[in-house]
Amino acid sequence: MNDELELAIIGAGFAGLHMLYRAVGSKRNVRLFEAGSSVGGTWHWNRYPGARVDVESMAYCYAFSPELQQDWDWTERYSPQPELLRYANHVADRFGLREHIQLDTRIVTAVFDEDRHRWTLTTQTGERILARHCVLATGLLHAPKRVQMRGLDSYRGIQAYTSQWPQGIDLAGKRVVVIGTGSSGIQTISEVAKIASHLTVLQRTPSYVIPARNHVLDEDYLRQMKARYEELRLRQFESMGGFFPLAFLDDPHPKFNALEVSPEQRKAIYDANWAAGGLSFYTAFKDLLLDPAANETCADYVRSRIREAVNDPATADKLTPRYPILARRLCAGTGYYEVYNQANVDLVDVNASPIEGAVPEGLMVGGKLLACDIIIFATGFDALTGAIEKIDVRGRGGRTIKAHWAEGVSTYAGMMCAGFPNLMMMNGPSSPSAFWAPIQIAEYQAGWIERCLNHLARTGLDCIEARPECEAQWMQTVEQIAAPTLFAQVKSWYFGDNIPNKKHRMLVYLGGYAAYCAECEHGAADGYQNFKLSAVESRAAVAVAV
Ligand code: NA7
Repeated sequence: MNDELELAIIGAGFAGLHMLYRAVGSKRNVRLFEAGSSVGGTWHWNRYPGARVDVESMAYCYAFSPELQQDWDWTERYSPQPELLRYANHVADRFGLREHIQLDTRIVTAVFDEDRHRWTLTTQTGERILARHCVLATGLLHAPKRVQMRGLDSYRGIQAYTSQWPQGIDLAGKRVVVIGTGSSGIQTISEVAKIASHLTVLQRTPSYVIPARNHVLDEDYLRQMKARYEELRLRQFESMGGFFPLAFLDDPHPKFNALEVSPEQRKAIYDANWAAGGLSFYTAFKDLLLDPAANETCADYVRSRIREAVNDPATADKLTPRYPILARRLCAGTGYYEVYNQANVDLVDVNASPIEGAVPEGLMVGGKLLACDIIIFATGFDALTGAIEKIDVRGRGGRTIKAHWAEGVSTYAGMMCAGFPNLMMMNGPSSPSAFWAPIQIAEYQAGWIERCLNHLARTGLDCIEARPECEAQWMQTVEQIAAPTLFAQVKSWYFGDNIPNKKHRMLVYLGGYAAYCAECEHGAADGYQNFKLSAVESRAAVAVAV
C-alpha cells in the first residue's frame, strides 16, 4: 500500500494528462493510473484502420499552452490516430508527466472511507492505493458496446472491436463483415473496402456522412493559422459544438434561420458546407436543431448527395437516413458512399435481414450463411457512464455509482455526485463534452478542480460533495435545454438509447461552453454554495465562510 496520495487520477487520455499537468504544477502528491500500456486514452485503444479525429486538428488539441500550440505541427486537416498518440506522448514528455504515471494498472474498485475522508482504490493485481481525492478521467467513449449473439463462441474467424482494436490483423484479401455504421464504422469501411476481397456491411441505422475533405496541411497554412490561434480559439469557445469550421474563420456563420433565405441562397450555403466538408453543417443555419422544417431542408440536401454518389438506386435508398440530420452525430467520411459502387462491397439492411447468430463459418443473416474470415464490430460505446461503471465505485453508505444512476444518470455539472465526496469526474455524464470539445472542457474542469482543492486547503477542510438538490437542479437544466431540440426526437447514444436497459436520460449539457463555465463558477461562488464541505475532525458538514 502506498502512502496516501492527495490526488489519484484514473485515465491517461487528454483529460487525465491535463489534470496531472495542473496537479504536478501545484506540487500535489499525485499519481495517475492507466489501464493501457501507453498514454493517449481513446487514441491508444481506437486503432482501427482509418481511425482519425473528425474535428480539425488545429482545434482538437490543448489550448492551455500557447508554446505547445505554436511548436506542434499537425500534418493533416484531421489527425490520424497514430499522430494523436504521438501528440499525447509528446505532452507527457514535454511537461515531465511520465514519472507520475503508472501504466498497465486497471483500477477495479474505489471505496470511500467516511471516517477518514479518503478513497481506497484497488488495482486488478490487488494493489491498494489511498487517496484523499480521486479524479475519474476514464473517457466519455471508452467502454465498448458488446454484441451478444447466438453461436458467437463457435465462430472460427477473427472478431475485432473497433474500440479495442487488436494488433496485427491483416485484412488484405479477406472476407470481412462490418457491423455498425456510425463514425467508427464509416471510417473503417472506407479503408477495408480497399483491401478486402469482399466486404459486407451490416447496417441497422444509416448515418448522414459528409465528405471530410481531409488533406495534408502545408507550411503556409500552418503559419497562417498559428498566427490566428487566439481568434481561432475565441470562435471555438463561442461556437455551438466546439468544432468551429476553420474554413469559415473569416466569415463565421450561422447568420440566418434556414427558411429566412431563398431556396437558391439556401442551396448555395449547403453547397459551400458540402465543399468545406466535415462537421460544418452543424453551423450552416441557426435553427437546424430546433425547427423540423429547417432541418428537413438540410437533410434533403444531403439525401440528394447520397443519390448522386451511389450508382444503384436501391442501395442509395438503403443508405438514406429518414430521421432529422444532426440529431444523431453527423459523420465525416472519405469516399464513403462511393464504396458501395465497388463490386467487392455489399450492403445489408439488418432490419429487413436480421443477424440471426453466428456459426463456425460466419454469420446467419436473413436466413442465409454469410461466410467470412473477420467480423468487425463497430457497434459503439456505453457512452459517458460505461467507463465509470466498470469500476466498482462506492460512496457514502457503500452505495454504488451504478445504484446512484439506476433510475437515470445524475451528476452535478458532469463533475460530482451527491453521496460520493471527493470524487470528481472529467467529461462526465451531463457535462457538455459529448457535444462540445472534450479537450477544452477538460482544461476548464482541471482548473475548476485545482481551485476547489486550493479552497479546501485554505479553509482547513478536506471533504466536498455536491448537494442533492443542486444535482437535481442541474439535471433539470440539462433536460430543459435538450427538450425543445431535435436531439430529443431521435434515439441515440446521447440519451443512452443504444444500450439495452440503460435508462433514457439526456447525457449531455447542450448549453455551450460559456454557459457551462458560468454555471460551474456560480456553484463554486460564496464558499462553494452548491456543495457540502466538511473536515474529518468534525465529521459534520459545516458551512464555510471565506
Ligand atoms: P456509434 O455512433 O454508436 O455507432 C454504432 C453503430 O453500430 C450504429 O450504426 C449502431 O446501429 C450499430 N450497432 C450497434 N449494435 C448493433 C447491433 N447489435 N446490430 C447491428 N448494428 C448495431 O459508435 P461509433 O463508435 O461509430 O461512434 C461513436 C462516437 O465516436 C461518434 O458519435 C463520434 O462522436 C466519435 P444503431 O444506430 O444502434 O441502430
